[in-house]
Amino acid sequence: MLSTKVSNALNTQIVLEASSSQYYLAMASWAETQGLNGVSSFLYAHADEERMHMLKLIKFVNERGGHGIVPSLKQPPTTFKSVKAVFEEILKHEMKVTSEINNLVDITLKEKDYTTHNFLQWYVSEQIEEEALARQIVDKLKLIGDDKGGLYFFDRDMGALTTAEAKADAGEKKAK
Ligand code: OFO
Repeated sequence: MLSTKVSNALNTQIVLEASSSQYYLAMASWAETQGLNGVSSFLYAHADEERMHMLKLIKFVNERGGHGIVPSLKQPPTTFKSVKAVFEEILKHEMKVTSEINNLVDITLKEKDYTTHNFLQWYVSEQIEEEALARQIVDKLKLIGDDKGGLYFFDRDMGALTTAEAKADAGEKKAK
């Protein structure tokens, strides 16, 4: 059974994961309107992943006798300055998520809730990967600068990366 403190903290994390999903979805839609199909498919997939992070939390809270609350969300921005600005925002956002996950881990230790502590380790590793990927992408975009041809190839690579990840995920699911 979850303590009220842990249950509230997990519900706060549910809000953050849901708003991340919504935020990345807004970025995906904007990128699609800019003709950046590779970037937008990457962002659509990223939005889905965040929704999965939210669902995982809701189910965990419910399994442990709490109630996972589906939150209402603020309207995310509709336009973005550039692709680089989008990925810089993602990196900043993911760093915030990491620090919130770390706070959550801290709460579970203080509450001696080792089951939730164990459950959260998946999020700890996921954040390492997500931050590293966002940082790599921002670095690439810095190299590209204002070069339109560079952006074209970047978009193509992002599309290829998304397809490769989707195939790997499908393979993993089949193997289970
Ligand atoms: Fe990218 O954040 Fe979820 O956990």
